[in-house]
Amino acid sequence: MTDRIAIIGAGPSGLAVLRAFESARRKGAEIPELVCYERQSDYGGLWNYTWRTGIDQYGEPVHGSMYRYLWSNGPKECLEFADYSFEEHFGRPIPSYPPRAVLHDYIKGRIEKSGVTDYIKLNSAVRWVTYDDNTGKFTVAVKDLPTDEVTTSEFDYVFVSCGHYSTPITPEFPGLSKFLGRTLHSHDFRSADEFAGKDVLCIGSSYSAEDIGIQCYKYGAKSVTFSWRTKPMGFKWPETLEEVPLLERVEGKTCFFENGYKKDFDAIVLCTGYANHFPFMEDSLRLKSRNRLYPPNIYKGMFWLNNPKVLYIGMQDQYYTFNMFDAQAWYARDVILGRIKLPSRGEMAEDITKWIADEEAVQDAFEAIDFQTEYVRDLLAPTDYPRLDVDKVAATFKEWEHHKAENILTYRDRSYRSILTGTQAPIHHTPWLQALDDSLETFLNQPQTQAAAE
Ligand code: FAD
Ligand code: NA7
Repeated sequence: MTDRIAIIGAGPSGLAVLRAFESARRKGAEIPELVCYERQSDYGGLWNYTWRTGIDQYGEPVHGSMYRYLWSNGPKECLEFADYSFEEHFGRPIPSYPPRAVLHDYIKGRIEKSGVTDYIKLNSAVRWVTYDDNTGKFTVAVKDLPTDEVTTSEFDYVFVSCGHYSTPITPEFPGLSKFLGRTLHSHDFRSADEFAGKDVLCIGSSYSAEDIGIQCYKYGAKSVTFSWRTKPMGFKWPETLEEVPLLERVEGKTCFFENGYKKDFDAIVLCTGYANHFPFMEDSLRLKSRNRLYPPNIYKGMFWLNNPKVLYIGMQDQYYTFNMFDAQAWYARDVILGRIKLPSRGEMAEDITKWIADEEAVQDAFEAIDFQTEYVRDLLAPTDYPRLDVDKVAATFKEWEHHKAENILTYRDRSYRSILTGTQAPIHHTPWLQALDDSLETFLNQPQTQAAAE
């Protein structure tokens, strides 16, 4: 009997798994039966924008954490699929920092081209996954949202590719519940226009704080204050942006900070990150981790140590994204197809310990990039994923870090060379700070200037 595989989520990670198996099938391999369950009404994961926040029309928690006007926060050259270049998709080179809709189009283009959409069951929320030691099979309960019916099926493997940036971490601060302004988490942030003319406080000092803060600046906020817990971001901010230590308490509209500073605000955005949340996995199969480069108990960052027939994809803190998910998917596929043999449990545990020790020695963003580069390199080595020069990806990430440090408001105006095609990206027709319309049409349909000579 053919093995059956359940894939939970059709975001970039789940789609990578479908693509990996389909690619083997097209080369003549016999592949297991694949069923990919996706709770949303379309595939694409977080890149599938929704205006909704809170609970959706079926009573499900809204997955989306992306906002209008979101542009890629890293160069597209670092995430390009090695089997599907941007040039192939768009028919010409495009600038290095596309808005969300453009990346969504790219993700969908590869999937439509590779013909794997038939494996996806949309509007299907996975409710509960259990494993039976006697049969060696998983039972997966799934709710068809429009018909409100739950069915169960048996599977030999389960891929958990449901993302981990959707369940907000929401710290409490004294007086916050009586704040005389709007309080929200970055998960529910949608449109920066709402904050024009306002004094905004962003709590946190990572990607969400940085990007939501400069979004608000771009769309006319009066001021943006960032409040850090461990260390400030340290960018050279324009005059109306500043960083202060952690919020201590709130009285009315006034926020008091640990260094004695105080200021009135109209809105507080908790950019305090996301919790790993896999409520549909039975306790013995559930990954528990903070957002980190090497979550515990998953061999090769994927195989659940106590039952390697459960595979987690895309659960790392992410520099690499789409092509890392591909690297994971190709490796996982080859294990399932018997092309790569997993070592003993003891050896897997030892390997995890080694990677975690290396991760804990990481001191800064540059070392974090090197760490994740080694992780991706390790996965790619034994597979037939098209050649991806990860050293060049790492060098591009480091250039990106320098460009951000030089100017956080203009780094998106830079251009990089495609690692796949060698083409230098053209400079976008409008500097990011002035590009208020982020539609795909506007981004693509105006002449680009020539690539930067650098
Ligand atoms: P997701 O994209 O989250 O997709 C998971 C899918 O699983 C979703 O479609 C969801 O509906 C589905 N799902 C969840 N639970 C269930 C269930 N129980 N049953 C069925 N389906 C389920 N990366 C970049 O490369 N560049 C960027 O600029 C960038 N910006 C980002 C901005 C924000 C605000 C956030 C939050 C992330 C950003 N990322 C960015 C990182 C992002 O995590 C990845 O690009 C990518 O979307 C991760 O893919 P994924 O498939 O692992 O998860
Ligand atoms: P991250 O990168 O996990 O960062 C979370 C931030 O929130 C980080 O600065 C934390 O500070 C801060 N944090 C967490 N808890 C608290 C409390 N209790 N008080 C103050 N500050 C806190 O999440 P992001 O949302 O920024 O990024 C996740 C993804 O979304 C990423 O891939 C982006 O591309 C978009 P710490 O440094 O731990 O002190």
